[in-house]
Amino acid sequence: HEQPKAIRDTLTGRISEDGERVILKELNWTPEQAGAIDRIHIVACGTSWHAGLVGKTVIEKLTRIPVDVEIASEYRYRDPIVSENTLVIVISQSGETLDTLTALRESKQRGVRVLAITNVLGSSVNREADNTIITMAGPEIAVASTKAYTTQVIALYLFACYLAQERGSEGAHQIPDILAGLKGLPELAQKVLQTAPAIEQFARKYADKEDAFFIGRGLDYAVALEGSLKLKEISYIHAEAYAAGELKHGTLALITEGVPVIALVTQDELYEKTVSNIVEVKARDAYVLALTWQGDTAIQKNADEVITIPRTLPFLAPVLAVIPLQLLAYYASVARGNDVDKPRNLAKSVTV
Ligand code: F1P
Repeated sequence: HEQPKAIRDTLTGRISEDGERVILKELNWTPEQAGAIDRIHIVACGTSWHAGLVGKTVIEKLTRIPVDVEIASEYRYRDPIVSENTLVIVISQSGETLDTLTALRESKQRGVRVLAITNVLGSSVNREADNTIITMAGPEIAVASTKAYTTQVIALYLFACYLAQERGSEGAHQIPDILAGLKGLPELAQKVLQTAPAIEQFARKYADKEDAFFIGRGLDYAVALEGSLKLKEISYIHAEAYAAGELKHGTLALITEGVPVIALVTQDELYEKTVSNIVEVKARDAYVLALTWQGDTAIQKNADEVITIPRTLPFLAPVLAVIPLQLLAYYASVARGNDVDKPRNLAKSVTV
């Protein structure tokens, strides 16, 4: 519920008065420094890794720099191909996650520039990185990341716009529209929170299920991964996220009568494709909750239940679409009698 403010605070001061420039004072790179980057590795764990997946799409679209998103606990045990023109971006809510911190330290030893995106000023990640974008989410009271995710994603949009602007990338012409969209997000996030009662109803109905599936394409797939992690983390329901087009490669076998499938349909150019996947799971009698834009009445004939988010650019949808999924995990957890704030086997920062 603090997300509208957290998003606003993360944006504040970073978009210029005329609304057309990103001022990332914490970077203050010369255009040459921004121009020299030819490869980006985003390295993180858990929810922060999911934010990185959104970042990949966003940075590649605006700058055309190739981006790999790596799980820190894997990255630190392999020999990544890097050069002096590689930028490593580590993302960590706490700034203390050991795998992420180790990936940072090893990157520095390799002579690679490291940019941190973290919520905690003075954290190890903040102190040891070359540059830091602080997310302004404020402390996460619960263990599972929520507003940390949305503000990490906001930081990545800002960074992508900044990089495209400084490099004069072809994608830079989209920046004014994106910045206008970003400015509107706090208000829209507030509206999304009003979906809570409908989501609570759905969660209560399905809280005794042992499995759930999340499907989506493109950015919706990245958000589906985060939705399934949230559900696992705090409700302990077994949840899987699939790139919707991947269902036909075997997973469809798991879709049986009454299994809840949460289908994200916010990427307009992929709409028909995802709807065809909804039809496939419906044909196997899954119970489908569709997450789509307000005004999408067509979806009703394919889905059992519909949750809508107010219109923004599909490119910015992850910030809004994740909120109903966080609420779903919350209400499912409450319905199952769990302690939402202290999920089993999950530490605030994983330092081992
Ligand atoms: C990473 C993370 C969180 C998760 C939990 C355990 O932490 O996996 O995503 O919600 O808090 O740690 P961080 O590096 O982002 O602090």
